[in-house]
Amino acid sequence: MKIEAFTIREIQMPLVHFFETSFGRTTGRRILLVTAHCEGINGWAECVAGENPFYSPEWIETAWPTMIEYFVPALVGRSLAQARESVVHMNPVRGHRMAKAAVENALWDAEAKQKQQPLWKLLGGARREIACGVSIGIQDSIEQLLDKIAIEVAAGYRRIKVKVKPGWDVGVLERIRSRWPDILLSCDANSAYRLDQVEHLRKFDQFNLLMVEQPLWNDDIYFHGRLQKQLNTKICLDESIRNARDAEAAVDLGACGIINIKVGRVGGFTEAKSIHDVCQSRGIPVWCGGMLESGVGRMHNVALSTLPNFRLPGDVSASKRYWKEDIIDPEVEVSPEGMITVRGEPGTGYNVREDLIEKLTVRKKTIRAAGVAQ
Ligand code: OSB
Ligand code: MG
Repeated sequence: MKIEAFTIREIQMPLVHFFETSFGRTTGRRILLVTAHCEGINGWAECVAGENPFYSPEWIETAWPTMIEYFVPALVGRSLAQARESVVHMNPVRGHRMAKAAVENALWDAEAKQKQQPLWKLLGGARREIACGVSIGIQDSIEQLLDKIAIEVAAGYRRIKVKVKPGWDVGVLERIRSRWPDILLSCDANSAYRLDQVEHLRKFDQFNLLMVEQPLWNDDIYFHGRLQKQLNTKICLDESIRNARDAEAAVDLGACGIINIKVGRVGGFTEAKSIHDVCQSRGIPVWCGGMLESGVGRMHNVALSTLPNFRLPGDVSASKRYWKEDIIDPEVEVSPEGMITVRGEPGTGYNVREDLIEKLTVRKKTIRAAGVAQ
């Protein structure tokens, strides 16, 4: 597979409904897409970096130059037998995992198409249906949140996750549980609490939550271990797990009982698979997180979710929850039982709508290997 060129672009898409976490509200996305041009095949991927450096230090304005100045030059013109070989060429750059992941994953997409194999199979997937949950942001009122949960429960989603922060937590969880005593429920704090709030966090134990996601600092593992000893509810780590070593350390320290894998956060499919394998060998279930992806990132999350240790419903939900019109065909759809059927065609089984993407593009740069004609 010769990498002849990469195209990096930004598209802009308004969200159907705003999404609010403890670190802020998003009303529309600015999304970077990567296309790897390999001997007549185009591999696509999405960079999940945000519009601001709030979820992680990375954001679109660090990802853009890092891809163009480092990752693309390290790879363009090379011939690789497998996408995972790209990792070693990007290794000299520290961090910038979301940018790395976008470049690596575009090559996985190309490899699957070139080998005429479904991407999920190439990744080592073992199931044809994945269980879906939803992540519901902080709303303007509790009533608005309850209305949203009612819609998602009726749609069949198998796990409801709500965002929490100080002042929007215990009272909210109480209202949800009194209306739905039995649903699979979890919450995500995106690092909104500190260790001296342990007495407050212990109140979450009364709600029979599947997990509490990332209660403490985004870069911490050790103090989550201290907190976990004082909570009955399992902690799930998101932000603080950057790689398989972090996952192993977290498990050794008893810092979590569950791990959320986001392929962008951890630097690509190769590292995501390693984390999956570490967790599987240690008896820690994982699930696939989401970053308000367009269809391109979403179709990759669907493929990743087929690996055997993705044992809990993920944040991978239907395109229509986010977009009036998604950039893939068909869109990602969820059955009334809360499942996505994984497609059997080569690649992801979803077609990228290049015409629509062109219309949504606000900037674009193609970098060709030396000697490759325009
Ligand atoms: O912490 O999981 C998170 C969205 C943006 C940044 C961080 C997170 C999220 C979500 C959304 O929870 C999940 C989704 O894509 O629906
Ligand atoms: Mg999270």
